[in-house]
Amino acid sequence: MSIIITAFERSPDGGKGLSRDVRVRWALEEVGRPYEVRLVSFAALKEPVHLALNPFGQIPTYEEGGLALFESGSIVFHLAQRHAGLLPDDAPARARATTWMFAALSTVEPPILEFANAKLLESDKPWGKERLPLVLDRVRGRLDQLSRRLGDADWLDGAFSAGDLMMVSVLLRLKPSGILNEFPNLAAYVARGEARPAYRRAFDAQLAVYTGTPPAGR
Ligand SMILES: N[C@@H](CCC(=O)N[C@@H](CS)C(=O)NCC(=O)O)C(=O)O
Repeated sequence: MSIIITAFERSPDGGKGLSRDVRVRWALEEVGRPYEVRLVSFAALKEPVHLALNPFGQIPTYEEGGLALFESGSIVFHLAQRHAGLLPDDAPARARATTWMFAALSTVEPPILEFANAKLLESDKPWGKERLPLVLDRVRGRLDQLSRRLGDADWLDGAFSAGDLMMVSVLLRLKPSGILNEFPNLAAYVARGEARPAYRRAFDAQLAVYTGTPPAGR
């Protein structure tokens, strides 16, 4: 059954890999499933055809046969449950890896998005400058907790899992700010994720959309 995902026709980040189709591409690459990409304009996101796939008018979506999914977390979880390579077989370890996926999306990503919004959308507001340090404190608080838990381990719970894929994807948004470098073990953790061949293929494939250069080996 062929897999089709959606991605931005023109990404706001110009191919820096921050749009959420990259985590789905990464999971597909990790489990070795080929996929096709349907590129969507911002206008098309809000049209009925796309809203039928994702009621919030966002990317990424995932179609496979009669199945249509949205939410990057749900899509990665779907792939991880059905294919070897992203979740351990041992039931308790599998539950812990799943917990890290949720932690990435519901505990670590929100303050990071708040920070991104504060910088991109709110910096010109009269209260923007005053609010930014508060938002940054929340980000640092979470990073500090995560950094303590990771310690000197390579991954969050034993072998690389969908939990790490999601956590690294979420942390990558902080890379341009330099905040990650305040937590050297987290910076190294993110670099380990980025160095995975599956991540490289995913990144190159999304970049190729914006540069028009076909990724090597495809
Ligand atoms: N929680 C959703 C968020 C999806 C999301 O925010 N997608 C962005 C791109 S990364 C988008 O489509 N933005 C356009 C819009 O909201 O109009 C997920 O993880 O899939």
